Amino acid sequence: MNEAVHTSSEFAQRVFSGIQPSGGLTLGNYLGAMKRFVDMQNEGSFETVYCMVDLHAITVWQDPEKLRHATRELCAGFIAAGIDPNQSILFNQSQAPEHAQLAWIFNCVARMGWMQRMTQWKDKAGKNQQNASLGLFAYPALMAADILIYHATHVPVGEDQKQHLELTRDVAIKFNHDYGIDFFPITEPVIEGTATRVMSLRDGSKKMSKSDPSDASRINMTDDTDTIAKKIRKAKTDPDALPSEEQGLEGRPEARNLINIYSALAEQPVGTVLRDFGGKQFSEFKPALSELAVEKLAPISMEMARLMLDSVEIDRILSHGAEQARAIATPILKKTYDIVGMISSN
Ligand code: AQP
Repeated sequence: MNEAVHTSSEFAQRVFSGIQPSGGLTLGNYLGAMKRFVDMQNEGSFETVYCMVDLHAITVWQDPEKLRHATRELCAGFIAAGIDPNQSILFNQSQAPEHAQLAWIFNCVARMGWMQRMTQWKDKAGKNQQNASLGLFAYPALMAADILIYHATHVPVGEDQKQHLELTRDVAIKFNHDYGIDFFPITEPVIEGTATRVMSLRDGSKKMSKSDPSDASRINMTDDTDTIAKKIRKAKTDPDALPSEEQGLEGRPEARNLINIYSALAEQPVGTVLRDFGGKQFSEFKPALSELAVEKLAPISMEMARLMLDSVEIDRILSHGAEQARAIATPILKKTYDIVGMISSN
């Protein structure tokens, strides 16, 4: 048996990442993931494949009409943020059935113990695990399939997805080992920048999330100027002035979060932001943050609204993207079936 493991450098440089249409896009999704997606597309050294992961979204209940709307709106968000469907492959997961087909194989590779250790499973299933869907438990195996069906070498994500990417690597290593073949790459996570974990505006210990019941906890990419300003004005803070040095943010999660958001939006290091605002009160910092957020986000939300006027065009982009995605995925699935021992028709 050949036990050598190929590193991602031996495969063509290909990026894959996805976002769930489980609600509206948040500032966390934008800064933690989408902004990186655009950078990696524009760097030009990767083939970039981006996906609306609708099969992941239904691991918790989704109203069918809202899911369709959220998928189209997410597609509009990708394009408005700078993803060019002529440069990147842009599609929704359910239109490429190879994801689910490879996920079944990976359900048979991954171990129950691996899944039980996943913190997202524990957080989302909560105390009532017996009532959670089987899909929610198997979520990381589908995510491994999303990535490996393209032999993707790099996956830009927020910090919360780090553990799932480690599991993707474990699935690839185990598959390669079990079948004695170096077939799947060992994917590199790309978790970079000052906003890899944007926190709730109401609680600095909780991640900003599209499914948080409190709308005030997040900035939605569709929020208007007044709503953004109001949410930032009401964001939880502490009574102290801002520090001039980064160490001064220790033990101040809400202050750190707002500074990180400013730093990511302004594309300035945290040290530079603190040099400008150190010693100032939040009453002075928050209006500056609102102004910056509106300046950066308003053009994106306006473009999203414009694109949403033509849902036929959005659906066309998604089905064209799915064709391109399947052109890569189909031969990889076929080869996987062959490795596993399935008889195929040709
Ligand atoms: N708060 C965040 N800060 C930085 N990055 C984030 N991401 C999500 N929230 C933050 C990153 O966005 C990408 C897409 O995430 P997802 O939609 O697949 O699922 P999620 O991580 O579970 O995001 P949400 O918003 O919290 O969705 P719900 O509420 O439906 O669970 C990922 O790269 C993620 O890291």
